[in-house]
Amino acid sequence: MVATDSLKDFDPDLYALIQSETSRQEHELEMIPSENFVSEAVLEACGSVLTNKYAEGRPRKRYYGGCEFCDDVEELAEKRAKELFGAEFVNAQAHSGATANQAVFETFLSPGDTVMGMKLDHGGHLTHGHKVNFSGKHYNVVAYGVNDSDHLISEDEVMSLAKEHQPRMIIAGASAYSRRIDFEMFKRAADEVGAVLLCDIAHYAGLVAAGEYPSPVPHADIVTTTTHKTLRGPRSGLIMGKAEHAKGIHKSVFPGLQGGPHMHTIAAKAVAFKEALAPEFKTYAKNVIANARVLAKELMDKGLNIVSNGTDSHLLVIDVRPAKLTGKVASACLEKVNITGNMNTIPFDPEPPMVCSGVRLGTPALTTRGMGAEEMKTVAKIIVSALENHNDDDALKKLKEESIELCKSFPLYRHRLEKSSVDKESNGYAVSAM
Ligand code: DSN
Repeated sequence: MVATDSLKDFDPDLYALIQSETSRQEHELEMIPSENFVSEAVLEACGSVLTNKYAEGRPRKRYYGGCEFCDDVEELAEKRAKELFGAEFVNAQAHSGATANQAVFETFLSPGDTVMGMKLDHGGHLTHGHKVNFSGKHYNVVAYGVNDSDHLISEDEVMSLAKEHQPRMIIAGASAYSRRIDFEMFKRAADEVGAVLLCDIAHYAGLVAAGEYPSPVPHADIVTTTTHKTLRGPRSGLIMGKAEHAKGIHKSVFPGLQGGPHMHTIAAKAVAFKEALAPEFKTYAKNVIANARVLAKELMDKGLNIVSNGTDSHLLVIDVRPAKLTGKVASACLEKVNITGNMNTIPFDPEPPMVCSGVRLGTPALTTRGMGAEEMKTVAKIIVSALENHNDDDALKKLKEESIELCKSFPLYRHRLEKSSVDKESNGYAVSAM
């Protein structure tokens, strides 16, 4: 290997794959609510020489030499995250949201302890106690859901389950719940039974940072998040909370669960936190929610159901039963017209999870591209038309072109694409062989 070789020169095959993925992101309407597009500055930090460095331990207390700049990087990330969320302590080393949650379980619980979390099929998350996950395998899980009538979390249910089962920990947070979570209510429930309160804001973190969604930080013992969803940073995790828990959490992350921190990713998180502290990020977060509301209304006006009849956040779950489709068919159909979402259960879904009746969509990525209300109306039209014409390949092809045209009006990473090598005609956006 020659240190100066570019990726293109050294590994043209891999280079071509990255070009193809860049082109895919450029030409598809990215509506998976947990995805977003990072800035060039975040990408640069992620691809920096910090990836070379081992820095096990905490800043200024490392097990390796040569960590002086890593110490500064990690402290900068922690300082910015504290300012962004108003947290008493931060651990920026967690590799992901799932690892962050695992570290919290390790800190406060012993195997067999009772934990309360939201049902996955009502909008919860695997790491909140699902039986196939560590959280459901090693702990006794009591799950709450939403009401059948309004699809909202019910204080009565949370309180009565807490009183009946006396959990050691209660988890508030979700991955497919579009409404405001009442973190104060969860704090009351936790206090009622002496439980630890973990709030997982992986989905809402960017909205929380911007003050556009309630912050759990004043109420929770611990708050975990990913950094790559609405927060628009690199793919990673973050843990924060009350100062009294700092030592235990740091120990659970390292040496409890992880080895060396990913310093390049921590640097990229620092960049993302700086971006989120800027006034423009507040406008961005406001627009994310405004766009989701326009999209939800347009879809409802056109005859589809939206779980809970709307949204207060960046995401919505469409109940596609009025279109006489399953979530599986509907999401595959949307993919054919270059709309990337994911099939999702709706509360009390009559279908099994791998078929389901919903599609989960979100607006963080499209809003990053600069799209607004008018574009959401166009997207709603494409969605409805695609579902109506799901068996008509010609109609779907035309709709796909509409999606591509819309994307072209809001360029993203176009400067990263080799214009001459993008062969859009062949099979979508594959890059020609080099
Ligand atoms: N997989 C993420 C999501 O899509 O919501 C949650 O971890």
